[in-house]
Amino acid sequence: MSTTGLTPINQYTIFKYIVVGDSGIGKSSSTLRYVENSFEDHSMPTIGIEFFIKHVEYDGKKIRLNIWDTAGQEKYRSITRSYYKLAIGCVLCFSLINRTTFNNLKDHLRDLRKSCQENIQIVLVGTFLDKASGRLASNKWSVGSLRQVSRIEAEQFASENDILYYEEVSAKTGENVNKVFDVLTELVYDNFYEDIANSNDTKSLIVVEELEINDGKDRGWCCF
Ligand SMILES: Nc1nc2c(ncn2[C@@H]2O[C@H](COP(=O)(O)OP(=O)(O)OP(=O)(O)O)[C@@H](O)[C@H]2O)c(=O)[nH]1
Ligand SMILES: [Mg+2]
Repeated sequence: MSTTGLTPINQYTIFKYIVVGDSGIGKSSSTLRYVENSFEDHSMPTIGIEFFIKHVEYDGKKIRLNIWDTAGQEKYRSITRSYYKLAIGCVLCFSLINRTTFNNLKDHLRDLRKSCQENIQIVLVGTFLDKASGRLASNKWSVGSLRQVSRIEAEQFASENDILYYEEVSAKTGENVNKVFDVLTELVYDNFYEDIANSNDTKSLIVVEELEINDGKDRGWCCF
């Protein structure tokens, strides 16, 4: 029983994630698949930024993921960049069936390195796996495949840019979507372990928040 007379309190560690990449490559669809396990065949482009919450558990700790899904359209770039601050995890996306979106990764990465804190954890994700048939671990793929970027090229880009993890996903089928976010949470947790242990430090990027649970809804949430 709480001495304050309030209902029992639950403690959450909060990680702020951002989802970044060109427009129309399935950022919102992948996020929605992860958070709600749903998919829409004809979704609208994101205007500015959208916010999602997902509760997970790792190493016996309750973690709330505040996921900011950014618009890929150039005209929103200055708005979306302003949300990069305080993010500790990033899902950096390109489309396996659109080479331009792969070529543009370096620009997104430059923005991330400029606006984010130094040790943000980044995972690289190739989307539209269901349409990129002929998943070959080589620079060649089967005739008729829509794939324009090979796994090897993407892995090479990741390693050249100090990105520890690469995976290919389909928001449509759900393949590998949970895996990507789970790995990001592991990377963030392991990298920020000290911060989590000392989260009373107000400068910490990890927020530990106490939420009253009395009607099944989260209270007192903060958007950072
Ligand atoms: N077949 C297939 N279609 C997908 C997949 N992911 C997204 N789509 C479709 O691609 C279109 C664009 O997806 P969005 O998730 O809105 O793309 P976005 O990256 O969020 O785009 P912006 O919000 O403009 O940055 C939608 O019509 C989706 O239904 C996928 O994995 N497979
Ligand atoms: Mg979107």
